[in-house]
Amino acid sequence: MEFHATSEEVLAGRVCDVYFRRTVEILKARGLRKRVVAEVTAKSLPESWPWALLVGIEECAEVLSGLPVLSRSLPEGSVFYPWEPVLTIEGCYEEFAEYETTLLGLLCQASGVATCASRCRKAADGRSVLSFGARRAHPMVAPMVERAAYVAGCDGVSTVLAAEKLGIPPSGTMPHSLALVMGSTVEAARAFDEVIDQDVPRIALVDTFGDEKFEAVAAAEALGGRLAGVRLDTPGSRRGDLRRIAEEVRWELDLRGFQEVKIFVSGGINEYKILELNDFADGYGVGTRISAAPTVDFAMDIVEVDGLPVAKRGMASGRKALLGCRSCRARLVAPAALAPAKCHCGGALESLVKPLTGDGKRTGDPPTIARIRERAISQAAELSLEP
Ligand code: PCP
Repeated sequence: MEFHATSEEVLAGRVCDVYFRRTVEILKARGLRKRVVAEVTAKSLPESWPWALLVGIEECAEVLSGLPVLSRSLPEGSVFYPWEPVLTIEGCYEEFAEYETTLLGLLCQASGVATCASRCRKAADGRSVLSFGARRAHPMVAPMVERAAYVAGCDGVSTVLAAEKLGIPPSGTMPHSLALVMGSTVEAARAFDEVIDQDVPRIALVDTFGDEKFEAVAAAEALGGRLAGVRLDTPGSRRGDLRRIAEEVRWELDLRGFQEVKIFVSGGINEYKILELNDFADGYGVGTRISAAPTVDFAMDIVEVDGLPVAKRGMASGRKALLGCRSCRARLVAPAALAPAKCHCGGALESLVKPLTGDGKRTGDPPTIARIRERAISQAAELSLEP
């Protein structure tokens, strides 16, 4: 595979829209070394999301720590809103102009993935949500996609490589191919139980040949108390009322004493489908909705040149402060030069943005995956899916 960029090529600024390269060529030819402040902001969010999760900052730090610029950002895993400057870069423009493409690319896709994962987690309301969508992404970025899903709050990821990099066991059940090759759902469940490590939950896929409720009961009777769950991945041509199907499966399992057998649902699942299924589902495998999530439309705008505020139409000029109130949790974007110390409620305002890189290195220690995930989960927990 040759149509991918290596880390070295990315860090060398080679993934660059050519007009930035031409801009640098002009500035150098004219000897114009302009010190600028540039801010990364999303003016709106996809699908009118009320909030989004910022993921990709740590990879931006890898890029920026190699450049002679100062940068500040919201920490990775933070909730953000439209018009909030999530990343601010200060330095000689020709030193970082060619990295705009890369920096935005690192943030737009990962933040969209993380936000959809977080929305699915919120909708699931304590039920498990697994990232099952690696197959919808180019395999060279699949680990990045699954990292974004996991730090946003997915309970697990399905690809072996991503799980290894995250330091967690991979999560998954069984594919339809196993039942097809083994000849029946029961034979597939029995073989799974005999061969696979005992630590792996026995979850039988029950929509390959027959009706889900009959296959679920047959799998439960075949494995007895060892069956942890069944997965409904009902094809679209048969799906109809999936909630009703899940209700029937629950009914038939309970009637036969299999109350402990959980019901997992996958296939076309998103936060809205989750809300419909929560009465009967114990967990979800979400693919496309997470891994092919809408990208967050971040832009990088110069807001100051040689110390003077200047910005294109539609963008407020001058560097900004992004402040949060410790008391009422209000957030405020203000001109940095006029940043108030007190919130309208009287509480103290503090900067939500922290130093990221400077003097050619990362400021402070990068946060762990666990810390990023804890931040993302706790900040999103207080928010709703709808405005
Ligand atoms: C898919 C596979 C994925 C699910 C659905 C993601 O089923 O189980 O985990 O679906 P989504 O992208 O619509 O959310 P199949 O394509 O039937 O594949 P398999 O037989 O391997 O389960």
